[in-house]
Amino acid sequence: LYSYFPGSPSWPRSKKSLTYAITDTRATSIDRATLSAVFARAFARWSEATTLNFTEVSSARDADITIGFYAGDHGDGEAFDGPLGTLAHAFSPTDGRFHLDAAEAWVAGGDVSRASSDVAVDLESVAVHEIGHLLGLGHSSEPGAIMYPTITSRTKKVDLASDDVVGIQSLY
Ligand code: TQI
Ligand code: CA
Ligand code: ZN
Ligand code: ZN
Repeated sequence: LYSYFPGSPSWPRSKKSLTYAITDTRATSIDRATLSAVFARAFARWSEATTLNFTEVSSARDADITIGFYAGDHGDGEAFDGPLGTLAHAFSPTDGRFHLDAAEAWVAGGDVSRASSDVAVDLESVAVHEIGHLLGLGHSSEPGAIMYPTITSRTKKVDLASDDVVGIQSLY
């Protein structure tokens, strides 16, 4: 079963178009075009299940959601911890911040099951999960759900389960 954050915060129901910006990539070696493509695919999973739509914008000032890569302590009290452990975090609506640990062996677009690193993590899978948080979903008790709080390294999991769909559709 899906869950929401305490008080069930959401983006305003009247606001169907949300914008996002990939603002801070200094700490990662993944190129911008690859990042744009991966995040666009991750947002599309949620727009396909709802009446929401998502557009990438270039300026953080115009963005509802900001995405950045950071190493270690990056000023929000939730320091990253090197490979594995915490991979990323996102805040509940309508904060919009989505941070990724720059120290992960991110696989962006390739086949994570064939990655040479045994700590490789699929970026798109983590992005789909974190976007669920950005939109207001908490964790699910359903092992097949995107919002289930476990991910296996070197595994791709990007398809929303019916539990994720019912959860997001009841919020928007
Ligand atoms: N990051 C945690 C997560 O996104 C951070 C977190 C813990 C959190 N509790 C939360 C965020 C409650 C919002 C609300 O769950 S993580 C997974 C999963 C992480 C974990 O780096 O541990 C994924 C990131 F689900 F597999 F455990 C992505 Cl997919
Ligand atoms: Ca980490
Ligand atoms: Zn952070
Ligand atoms: Zn989570």
